[in-house]
Parts: sequence; C-alpha cells; structure tokens
Amino acid sequence: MAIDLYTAATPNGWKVTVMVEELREAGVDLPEVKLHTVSLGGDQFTPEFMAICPNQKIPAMVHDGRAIMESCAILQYLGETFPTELFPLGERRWDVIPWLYWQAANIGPIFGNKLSYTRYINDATDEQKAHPLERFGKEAQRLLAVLDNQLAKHDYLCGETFTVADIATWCWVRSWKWAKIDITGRPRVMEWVRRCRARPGVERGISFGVPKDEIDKFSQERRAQYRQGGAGIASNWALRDDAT
Ligand SMILES: N[C@@H](CCC(=O)N[C@@H](CS)C(=O)NCC(=O)O)C(=O)O
Repeated sequence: MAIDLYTAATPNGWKVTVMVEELREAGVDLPEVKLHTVSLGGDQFTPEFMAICPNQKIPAMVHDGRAIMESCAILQYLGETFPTELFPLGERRWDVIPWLYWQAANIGPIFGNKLSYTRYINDATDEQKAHPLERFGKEAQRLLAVLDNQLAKHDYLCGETFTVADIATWCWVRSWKWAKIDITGRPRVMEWVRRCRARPGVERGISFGVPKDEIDKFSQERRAQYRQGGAGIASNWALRDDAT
C-alpha cells in the first residue's frame, strides 16, 4: 500500500524525505511514496489536514489506513516497519530512541526558536528579542556540546552507524548559518555535518522542494520567501489560539 506523505521544504519535513531516501539506499523495496506539499500559509489548518494531523503541523503520513503525526514518530514508524540499521531493533534500539526524543524535545524547539527570533519574528523590537535570542542561543550551544561529547565517542550520534537520530538532529544542525548558531568552534560537529551531508540518501532527501543549486545555500529570492513564510508562522500576530 502506498505511503502518503504530507510535508514541506523545512527541517522537520526533510527528516522524512531523508529517511525515505536512506531506506531506499539501504535496499528496502518501499511502496510508492506519494508526496503532498502542504502550503504552510494556511493548509495546515484545513479540516482535511487536521484529520491526518490534529496538531496542524507538517510532516504527517498515512500508511495502511493509519495516520501518523510528529516527525520523529514517523521516523520510528518507518524504521520499525522497514527494518534496517537506521532504526535498530532489540536492545540496540535503546541506544537510539532516547536520542530521537532528545532531538524532538531539545534540538528542534531550541534551534527552531533561535531561527525564528533571528530571521522571522518581525513584530518585536531588537530590545524585546535580545533576551530570547540570548537564551535560545546559549541553550543551542549547550546542546551542541552534548552532541560533540557523543561524537567524541563514535562517528555518529548513537554509535558507529548512521541512524534516525542523526537524521532528525542533522536536519536542524545543518542550518546553523541560517539560524546564526555558530558551530565552527566544534570541529567534530562540523565533520559530522559534512559526513552526513555526503550520503546520497541525505542529498536526495534534502532536495525536496528546493532547486538543485540551492540545496546548501539559498538564493536571495529563496531567503526572502522563507523570511515571509516564517513570519507568517512565527510572529505573535500570526499565532492562533484555537484548533478549529
Ligand atoms: N514537533 C513537530 C514540529 C513540526 C513543525 O513545527 N512543523 C512546522 C514546519 S517545520 C509547521 O508545520 N509549522 C506550521 C505552523 O506552525 O503553523 C515535528 O517534529 O513534527
């Protein structure tokens, strides 16, 4: 049965397109993957999308009649349904699952907030932004130190093999320049960013929704587009306080 993936060209969206391509690289004979682009200008709030994702955010997926939201839950579902080293089963899975939660609870929100205050929120003064920028910037550095400690022990986040935890974390950390989170003082993290980027499955996954020559560096036009889209989601005036 086909997999229906509802997504957009964002870090959380790319996690799943990378996973799909990595599964293919690992030799998995995946069913057809139908990609549905969700315009974050409002499609996330439609009743049709909320039937799949009550949380009103991409990515979401439907497979075998089951709808799944939350990028890391989707990674786990795909990992368990199509077993490979990307999501080890048995005891070894406990090397990976905590780091998948770590990404969802830490890297995503902190890097996302740092990015929003750096690039997208345009209804606050510089003075108002100073405190959250400092807070999320410092916490991002602490998380990078945690990542760095892991990479001192092995080539990837959870051991010597690339797993869903690398996919989830890398999709955020690779945008360090856009979020203005400096990783240059951490050569091991820089090298891991490069090591993951060199994988053909990763390259194909992050190509989703992006012109080939802009995979690693957005054009001015793309920057403006992301700034506009980001502001439409991030600024207080755009936030909704209902879920209807
Ligand atoms: N914890 C969620 C976060 C998903 C998320 O924040 N998605 C963003 C795009 S990266 C989104 O859909 N934003 C739309 C909105 O906030 O209205 C996950 O990992 O799937």
